[in-house]
Amino acid sequence: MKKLIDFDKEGFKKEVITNVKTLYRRPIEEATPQQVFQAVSYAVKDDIIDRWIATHKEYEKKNVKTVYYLSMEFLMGRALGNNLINLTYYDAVKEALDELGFDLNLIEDQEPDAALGNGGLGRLAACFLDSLATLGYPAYGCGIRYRYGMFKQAIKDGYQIELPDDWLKDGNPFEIKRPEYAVEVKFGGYVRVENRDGRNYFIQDGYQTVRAVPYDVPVVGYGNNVVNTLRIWDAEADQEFCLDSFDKGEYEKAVEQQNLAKTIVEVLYPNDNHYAGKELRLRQQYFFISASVQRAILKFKEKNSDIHNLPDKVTFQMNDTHPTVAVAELMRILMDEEGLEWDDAWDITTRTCAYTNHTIMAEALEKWPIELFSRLLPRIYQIVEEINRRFVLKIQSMYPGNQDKVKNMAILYDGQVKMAHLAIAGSYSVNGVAALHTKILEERELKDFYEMRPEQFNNKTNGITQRRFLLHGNPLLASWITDKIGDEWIVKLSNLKKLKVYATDEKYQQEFMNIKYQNKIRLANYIKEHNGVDVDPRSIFDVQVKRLHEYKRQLLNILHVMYQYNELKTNPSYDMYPTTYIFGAKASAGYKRAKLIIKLINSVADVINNDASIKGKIKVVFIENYRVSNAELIFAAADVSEQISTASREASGTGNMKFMLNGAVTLGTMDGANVEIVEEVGEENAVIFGLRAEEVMKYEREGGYNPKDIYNNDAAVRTVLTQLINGMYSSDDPDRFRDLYDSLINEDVYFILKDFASYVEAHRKIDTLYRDEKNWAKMVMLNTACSGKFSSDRTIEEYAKEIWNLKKVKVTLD
Ligand code: Z15
Repeated sequence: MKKLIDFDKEGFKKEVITNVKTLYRRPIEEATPQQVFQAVSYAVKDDIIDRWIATHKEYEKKNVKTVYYLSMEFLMGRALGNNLINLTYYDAVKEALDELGFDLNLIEDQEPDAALGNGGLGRLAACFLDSLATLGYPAYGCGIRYRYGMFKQAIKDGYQIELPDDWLKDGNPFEIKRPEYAVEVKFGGYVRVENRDGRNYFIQDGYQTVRAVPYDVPVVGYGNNVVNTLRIWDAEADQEFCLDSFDKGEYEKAVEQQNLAKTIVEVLYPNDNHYAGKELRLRQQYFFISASVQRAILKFKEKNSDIHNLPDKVTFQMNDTHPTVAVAELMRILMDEEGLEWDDAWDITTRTCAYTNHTIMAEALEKWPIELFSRLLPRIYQIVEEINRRFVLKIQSMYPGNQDKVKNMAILYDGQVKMAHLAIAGSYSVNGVAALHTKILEERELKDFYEMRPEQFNNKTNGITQRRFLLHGNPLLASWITDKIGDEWIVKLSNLKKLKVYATDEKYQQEFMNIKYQNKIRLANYIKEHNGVDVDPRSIFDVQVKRLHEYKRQLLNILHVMYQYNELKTNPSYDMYPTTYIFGAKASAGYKRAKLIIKLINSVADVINNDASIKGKIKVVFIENYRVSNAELIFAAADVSEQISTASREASGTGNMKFMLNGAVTLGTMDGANVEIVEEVGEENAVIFGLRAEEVMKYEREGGYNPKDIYNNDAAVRTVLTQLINGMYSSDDPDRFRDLYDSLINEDVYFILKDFASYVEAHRKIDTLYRDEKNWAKMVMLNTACSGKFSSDRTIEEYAKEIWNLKKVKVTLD
């Protein structure tokens, strides 16, 4: 890797030694790995700080437009390795630590993942921050500093157990607390009107207040001196209020205040693609949005005198509907605090806010009961009422007499606040996250909104950062690529297409496959250490890692494994290439059926892995506690990438891109970004199966299909389904999996049985393809070579040009 930033090795070593001493009163020889991690991180932070200061000085000097990426989730993973990569001296620090007698990899393993997110949506936000900094775009990530992040998953007797993620227990060396930027956030009470100089002012009274205190985390750009900020908010009890209460002897009230603050940021809700309607969740939303928007306006006013220019300097990008109260909060500030009239404020707001939609899953749509919403946020609710009143008038004037339009588009309806409708009404841009997803939004889910204002809609196909998921996660492949085509791919991933010419050359095929093999050994060692299971690195590594959700169809995958096992046991001529089926998935704590699927996977693993008669042809491994840090190992080692969602349901997917980048073949449905992956790599270099989105949606319009037809006509399916209820995988409780059986036979809303035969066929095809070593090598190399489009750098360039209108900034150190 080219060193773009100077590194003083001896100075660095000295600093690490000093840090261990001042932090822990110990000579380095006696330091624990955790202590060395802290000491190294503080040394790295020193280098980051100067660039952080220089970056913000430059932003202020130029008074640049800034994007505020508002998100409930930032799934950052570990910081140390990534910061070293982006400072361009990872290898040099590895050497320095070697000389001190430490292994950088082991030191990195001391760091807990910053798991402030659930899955795709949160990780996308993290990739975007990396790309924004690398491209030199002025940006803040705004979120919540959850005391406990995504739970740690343990597997006991095959069942998922959730353990608290106490990620801050040893301290977070990279964050900086900024009490000087604290703001107040108000909840509850009532609104009274006060007339001053002939104008009505709306004043919230009798409220509870929470102090929002920001912690800043540096986001280092690759080799360019840019350091942006992830600002995550902590909640503290309001000091003045407390003192006041103590004075009056209102001890209980003060304690209440303390508890209110504590609970708001206590824990990340572990739901992915699911709305639970919890009051505390709405508190979290308003808490971080009010704090972020207030702070953004204060910052704007430091450099700008006319609030009307806000849209020229600020965009609030709302990551899904979770931050949508930003629309009303901005209106509140503009009217109640800046003294603007409605029309003026609305014009500014709707040129400042933009909204990204990430799902069409009905159960993910946020619809707050008006009773709850108005009680918790009385002033915000008033504003939403007025937004709705005017919006409905607009609908009626466009479509006179058409009550359906009002019913489908109103923000307030059936006693609920529909957050997606508020987001669309309050935004100048609405984007989907892959071409197919955007098309479905325009033609189906948001059709009425699209027809009303088509120019508001646009697509931004997701992407991933190659710095973390190739340069850091797959160092062998990264340096092989750099050997062949130079290192510019690190900031310009489309360069990978230069690798195409190597894909048909036997020598390079062998090199590439050897790297894959080394990565498979690395993963096999991890699995041995963490699961106690032996897997053969010469077998096909067939991998499905992602959140557990019925629409993602892990159930289809494991049913196919059961089917294949039956074939092996009953059909003496059945020939299959040895395959290791690898799963990794967290189920939301309250999602019963998802947890049962985890139990099924582990039960199937138990039976199959312990059956010597099949000579290890099938192994099933469930990797515990799937998260960003072990994902990096998993992607690098995969041969087959399972992307098997029911077509139309996965908005984009981003794991699919990480597999492709690392040279795996997609086995998938035509869903989300899979469609674009196939478009880039060519159909012959992926294996596609199953119903198309159009077909799925047609069945749904016609009331579904009848899974019993398949049950009756397909003996293999019948056998597998029967094994769910005959105790084959649950001898101690034959009814354990009956719920899964019933759901498949009676409804099968995710078309698992419908797609089963096609999925079997697809696996046969993988088996055949894999045996042709040269062609397989060519396929995987072409996957890497054609993955350039899926860099989040490309995605962010599109956002910056087409939605945000941002200008790049250059930062130099003096
Ligand atoms: C989430 O992870 C995604 C969508 C959501 O609405 C929520 Cl609440 C969580 C995912 C999509 O399921 C996935 O397809 C997409 O790639 C990802 O967001 C990023 O856009």
